[in-house]
Amino acid sequence: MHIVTEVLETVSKRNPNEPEFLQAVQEILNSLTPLLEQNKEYQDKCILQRFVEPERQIIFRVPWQDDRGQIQINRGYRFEFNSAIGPYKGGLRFHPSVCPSILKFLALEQVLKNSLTTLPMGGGKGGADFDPKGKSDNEVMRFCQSFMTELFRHIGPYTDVPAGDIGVGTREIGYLFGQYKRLRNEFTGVLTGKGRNWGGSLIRPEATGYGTVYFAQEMLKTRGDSLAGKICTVSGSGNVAQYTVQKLQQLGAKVVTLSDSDGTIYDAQGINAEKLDFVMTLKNVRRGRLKEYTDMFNAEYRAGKRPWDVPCDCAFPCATQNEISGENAKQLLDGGCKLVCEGANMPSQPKAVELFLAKGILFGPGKAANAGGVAVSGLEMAQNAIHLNWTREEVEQRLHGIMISIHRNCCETAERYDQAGNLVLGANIAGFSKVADAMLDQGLV
Ligand code: NDP
Ligand code: 2IT
Repeated sequence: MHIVTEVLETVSKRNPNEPEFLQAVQEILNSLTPLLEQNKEYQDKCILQRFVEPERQIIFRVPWQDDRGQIQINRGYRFEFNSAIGPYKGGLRFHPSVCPSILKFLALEQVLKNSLTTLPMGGGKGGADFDPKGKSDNEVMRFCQSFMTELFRHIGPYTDVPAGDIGVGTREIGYLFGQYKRLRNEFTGVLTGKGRNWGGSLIRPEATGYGTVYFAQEMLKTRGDSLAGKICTVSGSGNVAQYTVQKLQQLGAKVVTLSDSDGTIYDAQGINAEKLDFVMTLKNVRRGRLKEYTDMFNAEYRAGKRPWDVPCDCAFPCATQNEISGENAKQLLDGGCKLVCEGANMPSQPKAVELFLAKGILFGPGKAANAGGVAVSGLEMAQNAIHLNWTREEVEQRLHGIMISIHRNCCETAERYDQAGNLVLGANIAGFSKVADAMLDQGLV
């Protein structure tokens, strides 16, 4: 039996009822086939079999009291997936849908993404099935403190360095950091995405969105094109979506949609800087729903809908996994879309990816396109380690350089395997080779 088929079978037997994890494993392994055929040592040393099994899985109870004094119980997780090239690194997600399948797919993607950044970071992911929506600041603080009271014994600046993801932003990182510091009596760079007055890096909040747009810019350059004047659809309205919109504005594109889990706003006039300011206050300070946008500005509200039937030149999915179905991909192509650049992790379903590649449009897979966030997290770790802060300009310049080099690496790798333009294959092979070679060097661990 072919090694890829064999490993896929073992993974599905060993991880039943984990559709998202299997989806990610399948996509990655399919890309790796040509590499594995050439490299006998990976097979002899069972690199692939080891690669798909997390190094450590931590699951714990998170008890806390809500504002009415009621006791609540959530489940907390940290999947420490691979530490071949650096300490485990990756975000924490707080969302009711959080479960092992979702965190394991995210952690596995993170391993390859972190490898692509050029910085020394392994991969991990964690979080809880806690829903921050509708909770008071005090409830979120008590939850974060309880969560860290268990997590602190598993992490450290040279062991595992968590950060934000869906439902975890500067507020949550603050509460988590405060509790870690209290328990350890140590001020270290154990988390990234910290506030700028207490060890955070400038540009970290912007990094994922800005990086995604820089990646799109590089893809367009290969066709002699640019973002100026392009009609863009963006999904989500959280951290990644907001700074994707901001950078697109700066580069002269016109963004016409945003969304949240209730629906989509379509603003044919374009979301300008003033309108984005409103969205940022609405989502980050008042923590309201996007529908309010239509009370302030002239825009259409599409309840329960995603943005993909809106005609566009470029699409930026920045909300969550599997938000573009095969059907949505057809709608995008019919509407004239020529570029899809993933700010979110695995937002395109396999059928959608297949269609984008078959039609030859520019497609930037999340593990490459959204790597700017974790890249600047890596820069935050570097600044913490030397006890210095770099300027905005310096960090943004490094981020831009990293995104250019990730794009180049993915393109060159795809060409080397006779798949020019297939950045899915390029990202998977380039990300994997570095981790696999490090695993070979370090022996059977
Ligand atoms: P936020 O929590 O800031 O925002 C998430 C946004 O997506 C919200 O608008 C939310 O709407 C929407 N959303 C979340 N879940 C769903 C769902 N099931 N269906 C529809 N909409 C949903 O998260 P981020 O912006 O940080 O993360 C967005 C994506 O980017 C995720 O895939 C994340 O893994 C990825 N990412 C994040 C990075 C980072 O640095 N933060 C780095 C790289 C990737 P609502 O408010 O209604 O829940
Ligand atoms: O998916 C991701 O890359 C993140 N959520 C950011 C991880 C990080 O450690 O900054």
